[in-house]
Amino acid sequence: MTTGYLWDEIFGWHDTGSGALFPADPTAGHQPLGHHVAHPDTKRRMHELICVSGLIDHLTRIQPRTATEAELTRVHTAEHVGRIRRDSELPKGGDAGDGISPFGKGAYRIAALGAGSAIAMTEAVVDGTVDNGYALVNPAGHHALPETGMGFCIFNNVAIAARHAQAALGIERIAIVDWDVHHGNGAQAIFADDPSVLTVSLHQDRCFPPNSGLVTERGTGAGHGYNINIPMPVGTGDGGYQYAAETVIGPALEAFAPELVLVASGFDPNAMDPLARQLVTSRGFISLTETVMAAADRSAHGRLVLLQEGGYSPVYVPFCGLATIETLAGVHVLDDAILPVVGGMGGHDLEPHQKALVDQVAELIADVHRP
Ligand code: 3YP
Ligand code: ZN
Repeated sequence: MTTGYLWDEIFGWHDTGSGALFPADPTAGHQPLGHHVAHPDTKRRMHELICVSGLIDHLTRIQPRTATEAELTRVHTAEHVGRIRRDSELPKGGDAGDGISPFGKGAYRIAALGAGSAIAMTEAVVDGTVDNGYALVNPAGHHALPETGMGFCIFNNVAIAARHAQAALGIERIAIVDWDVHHGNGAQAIFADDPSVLTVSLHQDRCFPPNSGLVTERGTGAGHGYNINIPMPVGTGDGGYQYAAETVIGPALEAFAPELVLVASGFDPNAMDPLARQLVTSRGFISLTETVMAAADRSAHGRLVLLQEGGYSPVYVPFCGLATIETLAGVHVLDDAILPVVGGMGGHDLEPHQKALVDQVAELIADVHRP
């Protein structure tokens, strides 16, 4: 198995500002903090663990590239792309669109490199340079909508990669699986009426965006049935995640038979994350990865691309990422050193209310067909 890997040092220079979660504002009581919750050091630490552990020696480096405006505007409006480009030339940068997603000077170049890197990894997997791949891009993308960024996201990397695969790589049916703990509202909206892209989001029930990602959001028009939300109850651990993977993600992809599987891979369901309340360990991310690998093997010649989204524990995200990429590559180089702390916590077994939610969602798979 050859696994592609992509990181660029400039992703670690994405400036999320001096606020802690919201931009610093003494009037409102928002104190500045050394590290914004989405400071890129968490992802830089994941990259460094991949290097120091020796996993990097089992991976094939794929070169990043900058997405063109034409590639960005397959998903985004020219107005959004132009505004980000102009505001990122301002001395203090700007905001992706919702007022809580600040970016520093030069962010356009970084975000366009992230979107282009999602394309580059997708090309490498589709043309057979590698069997599967992980692009550790920053900033994240899965909340971004055609006309605006939001939730720390500027451009919707996974949607841009999907549109590129369809427009330029001869791929028709694509499954996008989003296991970031927050709802993948961007891809849901962008592909809502498109039955050629199955979107499946596994997230914490009504975490972010507010009241988004309900079971009843199923796509529109010709795309009805081709969006599946799995809003897991707060407190779900490895057992609940594994059950959701086996009961919904695997069977939904089997019914759809995608030619390419893209994953919006957030590590914020992890048990130590400050922005959610789930209990997932490296074991849960391994079972998610195994599920999408098996699905890609069944219908897509194994073609599987994982793109980094959120994940905010500088302590634990590196180990979750390491285990995920080890699984992609079929090697094991280093044990999860935090598993003795988080693996034995109560709550990892599948709970009845978690099973009930997953079983309810599983009924929706009956409406998924190979279009
Ligand atoms: C944005 C503001 C509060 C929650 C936060 C979510 C960012 C994220 O990781 N999205 O996937
Ligand atoms: Zn997230």
